[in-house]
Amino acid sequence: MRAAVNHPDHGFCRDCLTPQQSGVRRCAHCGSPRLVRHPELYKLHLAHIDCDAFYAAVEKRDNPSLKDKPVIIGGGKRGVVSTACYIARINGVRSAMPMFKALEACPEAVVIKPNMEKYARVGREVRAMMQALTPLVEPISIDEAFLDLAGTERLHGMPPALVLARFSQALEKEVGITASVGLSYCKFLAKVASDFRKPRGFSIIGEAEATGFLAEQPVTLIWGVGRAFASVLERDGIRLIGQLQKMDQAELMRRYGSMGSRLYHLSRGQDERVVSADRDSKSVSAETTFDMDHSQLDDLVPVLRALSEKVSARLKKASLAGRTVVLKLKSSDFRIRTRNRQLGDPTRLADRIFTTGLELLRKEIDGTRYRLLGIGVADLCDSGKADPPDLVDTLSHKRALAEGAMDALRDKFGRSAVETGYTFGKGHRGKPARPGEEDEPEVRHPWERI
Ligand code: DCP
Ligand code: MG
Repeated sequence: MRAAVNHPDHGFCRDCLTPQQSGVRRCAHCGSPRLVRHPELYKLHLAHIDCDAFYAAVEKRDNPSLKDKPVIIGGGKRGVVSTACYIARINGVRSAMPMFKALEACPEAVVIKPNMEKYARVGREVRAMMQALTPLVEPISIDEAFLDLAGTERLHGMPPALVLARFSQALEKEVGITASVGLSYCKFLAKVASDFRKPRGFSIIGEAEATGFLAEQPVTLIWGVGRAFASVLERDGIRLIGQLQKMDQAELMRRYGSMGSRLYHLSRGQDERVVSADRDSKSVSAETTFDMDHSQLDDLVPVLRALSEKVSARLKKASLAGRTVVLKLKSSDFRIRTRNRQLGDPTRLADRIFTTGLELLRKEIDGTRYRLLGIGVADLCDSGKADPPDLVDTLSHKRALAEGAMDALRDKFGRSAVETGYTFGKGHRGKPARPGEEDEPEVRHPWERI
């Protein structure tokens, strides 16, 4: 077995996977300079894989004449950049940038409208390849996932580090796109590592070096520290993770509440979260991006209602129900908020999904302008256990019966046969997206349609 002859200080070549001698700068076998060495190389098994410039890479793959050109994927109804290839990024183009700014920065760029169906298909291919490596794959978005490769060495005949390098090669050869790999002992640092040397990166952060490495990094590296929270920390004179490492937990919690505990642990490289393969496939959701941003409840309610009905229809079709209702919002600056509530019993009823979603939504109406609204249910189970006649709330049982009658009418005469007051958009101002105009699977969040 390769691991037995391979010493971590010697490492291996990422291009031909041949074991190396320590000290050499190029692979003795193929001459490649892409050698991987690390004292914990054959010990670590938690990985994060993220495809490079995903949408743009797929378009370049399908049109080789674009290979050396700057490519921007975006435009469409909102006129923002979805992603840009690394050539366009050198010129300053970034995701979420208004298209006119991107073209100012890189006037020679080729602009391509997103083809979500194609990206979703490629995303599924990539995911299937990951699932062939280990059952513990936790997708985070269309092009990234955590993988736990613990205990797979016998199956593959090689340690996780080599399995991952072989995966990157196969991805390039079989799918025609590239990815970056981060290998570590916890999720937080695996994700940090994959981001470290993009594109075609392979970075390792071992346990022994974690705190030293983190000490030098800005606080924004910590999962959950966005611009707003970073400026709170900045006001308190905290800019580097090393400063958090010197503070005790009680002090951090006193200052920053529950976030204080996260700061305490992550700044020390302590992250106990496990890779969970279930999370993704066990939810049904629907979401819409608006033509214009909305901050008022009245504008969001009709959309929430229409999406709740869509989720309910999907659940009913698949004979499923869910116990947790999840609300998702994306603000105009692309920050994602998810809020969830567990129900007493699983549901598949649009009415219960909607009313629960509405309770969650009310709390998020704080002047923030939203560009996307989504609703879904998680913790799925068979629909047999759903919505038992509620002895206390007889009204809810009546509503369930009414919903059943509406479903029957829609089956017979089509969707538009029955509309609720909410989907008519009672009293709403502005113009939310039409309920029929639903987005393709959201790429930044691990929701999946059934
Ligand atoms: N995406 C989007 N809008 C954003 C960010 C991303 O539509 N604001 C889409 C386009 C990306 C895809 O999601 O191709 C994956 O997102 P990533 O953040 O992984 O970005 P990329 O894969 O494009 O680039 P990177 O190489 O930095 O991972
Ligand atoms: Mg990516």
